[in-house]
Amino acid sequence: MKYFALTFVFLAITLSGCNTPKKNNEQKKEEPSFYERQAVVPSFNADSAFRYVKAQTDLGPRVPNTKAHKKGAEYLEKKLRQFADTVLVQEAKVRAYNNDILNIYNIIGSFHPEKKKRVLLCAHWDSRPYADHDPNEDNHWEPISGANDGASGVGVLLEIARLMKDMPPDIGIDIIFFDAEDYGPPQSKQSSKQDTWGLGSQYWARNPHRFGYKANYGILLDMVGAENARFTKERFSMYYAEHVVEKVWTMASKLGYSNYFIDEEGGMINDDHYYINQIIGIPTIDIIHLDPNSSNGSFFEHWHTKEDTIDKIDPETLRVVGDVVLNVIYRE
Ligand code: AHN
Ligand code: ZN
Repeated sequence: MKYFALTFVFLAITLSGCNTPKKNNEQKKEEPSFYERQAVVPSFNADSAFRYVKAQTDLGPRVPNTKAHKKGAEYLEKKLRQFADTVLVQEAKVRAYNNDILNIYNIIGSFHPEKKKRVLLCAHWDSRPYADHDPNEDNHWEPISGANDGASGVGVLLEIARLMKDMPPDIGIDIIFFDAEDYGPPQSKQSSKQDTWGLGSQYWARNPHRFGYKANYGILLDMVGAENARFTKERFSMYYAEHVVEKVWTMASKLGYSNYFIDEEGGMINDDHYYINQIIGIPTIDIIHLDPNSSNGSFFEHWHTKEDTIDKIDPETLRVVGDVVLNVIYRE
């Protein structure tokens, strides 16, 4: 009798021990086959990506309601029409922190739009109207070129789009270039308004391009072109989509890029992925260059200055990020 009771207690402990904590762990970790899976992955052409970045900066700052912005939208639509199966330009008017009405364009290219299993890849394409972190105060109301802050992520995704046209992955992919990410209030104007950044992604998350749109997960690229960039694990990404962070950082480590994709937690950034997670509920991470030791205390050295220009873009960084994203999506 005693023996019986003991066995029961033992069983109960083993079962409870097995169940709760372990299951969570298993959900987070990819099965080993994900990384070892034989997959033909196209090889990312860094020079091509660099040209896509330069084509954007050559237009001038792509600040909403300017001519260069309109030209930027036309350029991105034209490129996606070359590569994607379907393209949609979502036009809207949104209200900025200063009550300006911005004419925005979210530009969306889909590959295999009929497939249920999908990954969302995104970046913002607009440029900030204010170089409000420039060391020279005279520049604080000048727009930035946004080579890294904006154009770099778009350049990487255009190159991925080009490769996917020739050799589509097994899953569906949506590429979204969000507008008006960077129209938040300048440093000198402390605004009490909430949610003044990421206006394009907020609009899309409330009005997705297809009714009931879902994706398994999302990856946002922001400032992915500086030399020796450091991508630490951004905290909203960890909160909403830890399994995606682990998948991407493990993939990067297997590819030998642990010097770029650093196994450390970084800051918490209110970027487009925040609204995708919060409003439409797609677990989305932000691959973003975080650097607490830079002069701005958060991001890459030339963030929101007149120095965020094409000469600071290192094709090798674009290649590392592109290679990681390609290896993830071609293994799904
Ligand atoms: C804020 O600092 C509120 N947002 C940063 C997100 C950002 C700005 N990404 C690029 N530029
Ligand atoms: Zn910015």
